[in-house]
Amino acid sequence: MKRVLSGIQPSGTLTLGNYIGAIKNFVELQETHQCFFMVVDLHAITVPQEPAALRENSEAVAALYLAAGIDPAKASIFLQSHVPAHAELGWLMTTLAYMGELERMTQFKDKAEGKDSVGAGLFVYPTLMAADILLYNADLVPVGDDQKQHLELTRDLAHRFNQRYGEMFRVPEVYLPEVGARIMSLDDASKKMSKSSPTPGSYIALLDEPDVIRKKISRAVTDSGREVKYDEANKREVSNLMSIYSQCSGLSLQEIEAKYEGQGYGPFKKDLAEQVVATLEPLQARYREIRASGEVADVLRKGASEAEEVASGIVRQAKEKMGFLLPKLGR
Ligand code: ATP
Ligand code: LTN
Repeated sequence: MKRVLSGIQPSGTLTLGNYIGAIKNFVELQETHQCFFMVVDLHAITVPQEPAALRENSEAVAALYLAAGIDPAKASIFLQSHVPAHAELGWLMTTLAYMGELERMTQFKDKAEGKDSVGAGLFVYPTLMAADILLYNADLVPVGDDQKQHLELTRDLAHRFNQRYGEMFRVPEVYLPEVGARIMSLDDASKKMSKSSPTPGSYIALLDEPDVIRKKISRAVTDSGREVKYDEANKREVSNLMSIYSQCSGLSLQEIEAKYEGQGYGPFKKDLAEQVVATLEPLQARYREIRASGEVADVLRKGASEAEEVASGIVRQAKEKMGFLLPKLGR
């Protein structure tokens, strides 16, 4: 079976962008692939995190994976920090990367912009992500559009390692959703919908109450026209809302255009809100049950031991190829 690996940072409340760009694909891929889905807590601390919030958010992301339908009998769900091989291979990958290629990463440039002091962890973030992926010899990495550049770097580092030390790592492929790889902010369609945005009106959190969702969608920015038509160049706002509609309803963009022909934005937005509510309400109910049951800790323990089994062998092999004198196994 082909392998899949991906991760989400516990750096806030997950949004509809995370769901459409990532989690929805995770749920589908688990049926046909051997999957590893992480909560990347070591990545989250590349910007300051309150310890209590990091703990809460880490458990919340794992519970949302379960609530969205990831089945721990089919996929391994774990915390990155529970498997030490991530930090270890992360360091090895950092020594393989060039300053110049890390300086070109647009996520780094965006997150560093206007800051007086920028953490070194934010700079080497992509090398840890490369390690995450290569540790499992993943074939496919389901992510949103913003992570494409990090995937390219991962592929470059895998090639570099293979050339320098001998063939070992599989070179992974990115896996993007056909519609909705980049869900934009509701108040500014030039920006990606982001859980670390300071304006809650810009995103829909997966745990937003139905009435909050309705309000946010009714206030979402549109153009001054009235045609529900997919046109990313000239109607960015409406196109973004249509992508959300399509992913929540299963209708194609063409079917949505046909359905609202001649009706203006009012009925479209009203129905969109109900589609989003219908998608998120059952997930929210399952989320509450899962948090109350205390089952997350057991799922994470099982997932970490499954991940450890694969990752520890790979990091050992990589160290051997690089010339580290390895400790003898066993007693
Ligand atoms: P932040 O905004 O705090 O930097 P984030 O939500 O962009 O966080 P992650 O939590 O690491 O970053 O993202 C997890 C996954 O969700 C990634 O695969 C990312 O590409 C995807 N994703 C995030 N935002 C969107 C979006 N607006 N549209 C589509 N996919 C998204
Ligand atoms: N950088 C990713 C999160 C991430 C990831 C990974 C995604 C960390 N490690 C490995 C896929 C595979 C982000 O979404 N910001």
